[in-house]
Amino acid sequence: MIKVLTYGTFDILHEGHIRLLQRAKDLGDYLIVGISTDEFNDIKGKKSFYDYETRKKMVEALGIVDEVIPETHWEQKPDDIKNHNVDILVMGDDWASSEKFLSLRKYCKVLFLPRTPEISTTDIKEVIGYKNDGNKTNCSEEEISSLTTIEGLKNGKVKKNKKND
Ligand code: C2G
Repeated sequence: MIKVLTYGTFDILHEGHIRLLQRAKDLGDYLIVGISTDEFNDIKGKKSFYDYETRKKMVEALGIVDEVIPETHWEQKPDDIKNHNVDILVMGDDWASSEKFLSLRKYCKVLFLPRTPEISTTDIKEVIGYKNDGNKTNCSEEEISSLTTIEGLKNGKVKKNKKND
């Protein structure tokens, strides 16, 4: 069994994330995803729209991810590779020059896949007026709460954005 590992925040899941995860899964038989915890995101200087548990649920719901582990610090990767008998670590190529990943080549194969152009969580947050410092602007509290729970998303309580009507 070929085990593949990747890491990310996977906030406001979009096509770029899903294409990365699909290609990672296609490289092996078992896909492990290390999702950044909210506390680790603070260290990364990222404020996610969805909390860790919601981001984990969304990634697991894709049906191509076999296991999710929390990513709590940069230095956990060698242990993750050893403890989970990982064969291939995969990341988008925006990480291709990062020593954080190049240094892992001594533990397993490390592959960088082309990033999906023109889509990012940052751009989506801009459209919905969510600032990276966690200040939500042009969405009402009710709209935010209906966006930030699986139930709210299911009930479709989110009013269409006037600009996009
Ligand atoms: N990605 C992609 N195409 C996009 C956006 C993201 O291929 N348009 C890939 C990224 O390259 C990354 C993965 O999707 O491999 C997850 O992206 P993020 O959630 O933005 O992850 P990041 O915040 O970069 O965290 O220890 C590593 C970090 O946890 C990575």
